[in-house]
Amino acid sequence: MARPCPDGPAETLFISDLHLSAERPETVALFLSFLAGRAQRASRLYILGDLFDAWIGDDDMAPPHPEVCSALRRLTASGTQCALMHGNRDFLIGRAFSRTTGCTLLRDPTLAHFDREPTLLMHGDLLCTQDLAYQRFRRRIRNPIVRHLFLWRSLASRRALAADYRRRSGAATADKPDQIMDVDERTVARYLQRFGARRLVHGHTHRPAEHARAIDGRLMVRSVLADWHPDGGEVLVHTPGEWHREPVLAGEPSGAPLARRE
Ligand SMILES: [Mn+2]
Repeated sequence: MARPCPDGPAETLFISDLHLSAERPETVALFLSFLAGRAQRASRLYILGDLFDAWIGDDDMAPPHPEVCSALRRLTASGTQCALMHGNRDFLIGRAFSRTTGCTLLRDPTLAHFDREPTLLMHGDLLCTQDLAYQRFRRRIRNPIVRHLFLWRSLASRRALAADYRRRSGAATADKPDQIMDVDERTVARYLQRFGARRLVHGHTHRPAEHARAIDGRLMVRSVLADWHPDGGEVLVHTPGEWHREPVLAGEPSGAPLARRE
């Protein structure tokens, strides 16, 4: 059960693309204080992918994984439900992680309801269908056999393969036109129609915005989540009847609404 909210309506928080790693200690610290503070006042936290910059298996206990997992455990034990969706960087998060942290793992896409409005939750990479090379690569690495063979390797070997992949992916991304790295609007419309959804919340593109457009004569809203930086992050908040964004700043309790960006 979600926590009963003694001091206000039930809140649901949405974040994504924190890209936590040992190389970004400030972002890790920001997230830990978010979990210990702001997130504990919410009934539910959705993490829509790329919480970690890399995840090579639940047995990888290199920093910052243990402290992040303990902090997530403390959050779920405090009564805030936490649901996590895989991103393209951390799609190997598995059942052991889920048991350790108390977080539920979500399929991509997942349909949820807010104010009885069908809302589709996605990481966002499935929407970038103009990037054909990436979609081919995604199908290959998400294949259960490929996944199994990878996880069967030693940690050292997995670490080396992942570093090599990041190098090549970084080089390939730098060469791609900006537009190819964004979502494809026809794909967005297809997903919304297929699931009968009126709203889509996703991350991945690091282009935070609220997009409204009519599809089949009905208004649809697409909320794009922000990526987090060492100097700050952002959270999308749903309270009954209302959506808004809040900044998450280092050393400051978050709470002030941030102007919507169109
Ligand atoms: Mn991503």
